[in-house]
This record gives sequence, C-alpha cells and structure tokens, in this order.
Amino acid sequence: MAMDKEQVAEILQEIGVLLELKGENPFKTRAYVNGARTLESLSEPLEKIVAENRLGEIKGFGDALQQKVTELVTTGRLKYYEDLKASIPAGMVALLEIQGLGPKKVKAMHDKLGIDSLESLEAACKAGKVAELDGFGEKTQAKILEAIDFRRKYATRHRLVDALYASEPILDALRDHPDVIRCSTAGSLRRFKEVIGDIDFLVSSKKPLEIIDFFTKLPGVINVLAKGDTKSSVIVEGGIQADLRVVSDAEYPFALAYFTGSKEHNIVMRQRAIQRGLRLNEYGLFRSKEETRDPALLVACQTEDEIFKTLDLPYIAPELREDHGEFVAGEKNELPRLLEWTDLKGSLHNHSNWSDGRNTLEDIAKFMNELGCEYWAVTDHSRASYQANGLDPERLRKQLVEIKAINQKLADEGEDFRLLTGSEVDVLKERLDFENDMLAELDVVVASLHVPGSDEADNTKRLIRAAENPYVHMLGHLTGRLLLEREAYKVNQHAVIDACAATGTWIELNANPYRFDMDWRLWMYAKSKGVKCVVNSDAHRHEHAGFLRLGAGIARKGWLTKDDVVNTLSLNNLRLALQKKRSGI
Ligand code: DGT
Ligand code: CA
Ligand code: CA
Ligand code: ZN
Repeated sequence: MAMDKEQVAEILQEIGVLLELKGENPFKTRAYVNGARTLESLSEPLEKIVAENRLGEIKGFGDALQQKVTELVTTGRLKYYEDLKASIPAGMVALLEIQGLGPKKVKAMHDKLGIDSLESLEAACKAGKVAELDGFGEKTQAKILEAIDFRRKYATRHRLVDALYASEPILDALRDHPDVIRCSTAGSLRRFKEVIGDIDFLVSSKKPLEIIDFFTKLPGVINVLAKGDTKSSVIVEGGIQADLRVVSDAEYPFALAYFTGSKEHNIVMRQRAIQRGLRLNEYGLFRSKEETRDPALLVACQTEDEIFKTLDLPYIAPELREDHGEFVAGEKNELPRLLEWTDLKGSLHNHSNWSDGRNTLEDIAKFMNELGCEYWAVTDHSRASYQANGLDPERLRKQLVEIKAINQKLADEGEDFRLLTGSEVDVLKERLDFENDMLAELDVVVASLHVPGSDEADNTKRLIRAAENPYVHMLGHLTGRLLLEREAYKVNQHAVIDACAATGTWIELNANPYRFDMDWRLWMYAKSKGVKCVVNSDAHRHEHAGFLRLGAGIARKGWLTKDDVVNTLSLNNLRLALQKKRSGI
C-alpha cells in the first residue's frame, strides 16, 4: 500500500532519531529530520512528485533521501528503516518516551552503563550511577527517577469514566469561550470505548492561537506537553493526555469525522470516497483523484451527516464507527435505532446496607423515585459472599417484609415507584447458593460467579447450569473482569450466550465503569440469538445510579436498541417479563 506524505515524514523523522541513537554523524541525522519537515510543508501531492521523478528538485533532497522516499511512496515499506530498527534494542527506543531523555542521553547511558530498558535505567539511577556520567549529575538523575514514576502512575490506558470526568469541564469551558464556533470530543472517547489512550478535543475558531492559549491554561490542565499554532497536547487531571486541534469552521465536520475514527472506519470512508471519484481527508472531501486540500475542489458539508450522505450512507453514530458492520448495515438502511439512556426505567441489580451497599432501603426508594425511576431492584449478596455480608434465607425473608412495607407506604402515598425484591445469588461449584423455594419468593434473581475456578470448561458449565435454573432471570457480570485491574476469568462466552438463548435467560450489561461486562463486542451475537440485555448499575450507593448513562453508551456500542433491553419496560410489563421464564415450569 502506498504512503502519503505524513506517513513518509513520520518515518524519516524516526530514522533521524534512530541514527542519533546509534551515534551517526549529526549531518546525516539532521538531513532526515529536515527532510521530514520539508515533506510536511509540500503543497503538491507526494505521489505526483515521485511519479514525475521531481524529488531532486526539493531543497535538501540528495540521492539517498530520494531513493528512500521513492521506495516508501511506491511500496509502502523501506528495508533500510526496518533493518535500522531491528539493530537497536526496543527498550532503548522506549526510553525516549521518558521526559527529558533525548537520543544523545539514551545513547550515553547505553554505551557507558548498558542501560536498555526502563528497569535497568531505574536500577542505575537508584544506585547513583547515572549521576556519575558526564553531563548528567544528581539533579538530572533525580529528574529521571521522577519521570519514571510519572510514567508509571500516568499509564497510557485509562478507563472511559475517568476520561469523561476529566473532559467534561474542559469541553464546557471551550464551549463557553466567545471565539469557539463549534467544539466536541473526538477519538475513542467520542466512540465510547471502555478504555481509552488519550482524550481528543476538536474546536473550530477564527482565532486558533487564543484558543490554544486558553486551553493550556485551564484549571484542569496539570502539564503542557506541546503548544503549537493549531494543536496542543496536555496532561489533564487523572494523568490523562489530551490533544486539542483547532480548525476552521469549514473544515470542522471533516476534522470531526477524521479524528473520531476509528482508523479502521476511516479507511473504509476514504475508500468509499475514492470509489466516487473523490478524496476524503481530515481537511475535507474534494473533487479530485489525488491527495489535495485545495479549497476550490471542496465538496462543502456543514455536518458529518452531509459527509455520510455524499458517500451514500445514513448518519453513523460515533459508537458504531469501528468497522464492525456499520457500512453493510448502513447501505441497506438497517442501522439500529440505538438505545437512549433515558429509555431506562430502573436497574435490576443493586445493593443496600443489608449486604455491602451503603444506603438503607427507605433511602434507596426515596432517592431512586425522585430520580425518576419506575422501579429499583434490591439484589443483595447471598450468604456465600460472607465478605460482602451476604444474606442467608432468614435475613433475606426479613428484608422481603421490609420491602413490602416500604412499597405499601409508597402505594398509600399515591406513588407509582416500587422497590423490587431480589438476590444476587452466588453461582457455587455444584449449585446456586439458595434453594429454588427461596428464589421463587423473589421478584428478581441475578446469578453471578464470584469465585471462579481456573478451568474454562468448568466455569462455563457452572454458568450454563445457572442459566438452566428456571428461577434465574439473568446472569450478572459474565466474566468478572475489572478493566485495567483484573483479567476476565476463563469462560466460553458464546456457549453461555447459547444456553441463555435456549433457556430464556437474560444477560446483564453491568454498567459499573470498571466492569462494562458483558463486553460490547458480544452483544451483536447475543442479539442474533434473541438474548435480551439488562443494563444494571450494580449500585452500592446512590451516586452509582449515574452508571446507567455509561451502561447505555456501552449498550449503544453493542448495537442495542430499546427493544433489546429489558429494563426499558414499564413496571407492569417488566413484571410480566419476569414471570415469563417461570411460567414455563
Ligand atoms: P486511543 O486514543 O488510542 O484510545 O484511540 P483513538 O481512536 O482516539 O486514536 P488517536 O487519539 O490516536 O487518534 C484519534 C483519531 O484520529 C483516530 O481514531 C483516527 C484518526 N487517526 C489518527 N491517526 C490516523 C492514521 O494514521 N490514519 C487514519 N486513517 N486515521 C488516523
Ligand atoms: Ca484518542
Ligand atoms: Ca490523540
Ligand atoms: Zn457481583
């Protein structure tokens, strides 16, 4: 595949750095870095220049550079670069990402101390060896240790919720700025990925410099990494990197589509443009057969919607832009009408202070009623979860009496809201934690595997057995994963989904932002088998009700509609739905 000039420039830049790491002569390394810069500023398409054999006319482009650029543009690869990369320890290259370390310092530490990884660097600093090197000193050594710490703490992956909370006040501030015409988040955050790398902001404005300056001085910004004329990178609270790009308002819809991604989605969009004799890039959609950003050739679009229309597609929601079938469905006009979080009428998996939740039953009823819910199930842990203060049948039956009294009081006051009784019953090795007669007394039964084994077949069998129980309405957090913290236990999710389909069992989409479990990638399969979803907040305190909004976003990412989600039903219809599996007994 041929490369465009940005990609070629990036590789030249990297060659410069790698050569410096090897200690090559500075003229040679600088030729590559300068060459990269020249390419970026070219107004003509690079492909054209190469095809017409005119690279030599560009200032600073000697034979070596011409030959390499030609190879890259025509074949998409460069043997020289690949060999060079292979000749340097990968750990050394990674050290360049530590703040304050350039190729010269990395090379010196490698030559004198054999440092070729983050670990060996840290050890050498702690042993005081780095400070002894020429041109380093105690101060530099301390700074390097700090930077290593910083990097560890501010890892490169972040949970969606942390990125959302960090981005919202920044987006509000941008929106309120008088020189901002339009603004949005983009990238994986806008696509609602469960884990993101960095936050992307996009603004349209006539005064980019002022916007950049304003952005870098916002209270949520704790460190400025780069500050250019139209883009900036910063670290925001939570240690998350955030990129801002400022474009003209005419470019805005195209930049928004481009920087929302995903890369895979963008590739297909570009392809569709080419098939129609057009060119799509971050600057616009152009009537041209080659790369350009000539405004005279622009197909003006006011919104993303119009870009999609021009490429014969309906609007594709950002959550679906993963090249996971949105183009095929879009062409047939079969994109789903996605769930809205306001469609949710309550949550069917929650805890109270009877097990490991914080709030009392009365407070929960009051709070969720005022929030506008129609119902809220209390599904405290069963006795096997002793560390979570799980309930035995005796305590659970006491709780049922209390809930009944609360509901009676609500009815007397003319309120429509109801608490539902229930349990998050543990899936044990050979059975469920409660007998069927206990489960039969409950409105809602969630079955969860809290202590899995290491054997996939065994975990799968346990969950299938739980699904086969006529009193179990749904399986809770199917894999037990905690994002960026704990891996999923081994389980054959497809087999479990099949069992749920066969038995009329629902599957939870646990909306706790550490979980988002079952994963969005599996819902399309579940849906194809007719398995319904329940978006549950798994609330342990009032504030967790807000998880429902996040869970709905993940459900959207899994292509789910209102009809696919059980807790969009009104209380009466929910009661009927809860009876359905049991009535088959
Ligand atoms: P992240 O930050 O790793 O969670 O994922 P994204 O999707 O936010 O990726 P990011 O921040 O590197 O770039 C934002 C978007 O910009 C990305 O989704 C698509 C677009 N983009 C960036 N680089 C490229 C590229 O080389 N080719 C194409 N087609 N699109 C790109
Ligand atoms: Ca990003
Ligand atoms: Ca980015
Ligand atoms: Zn649980």
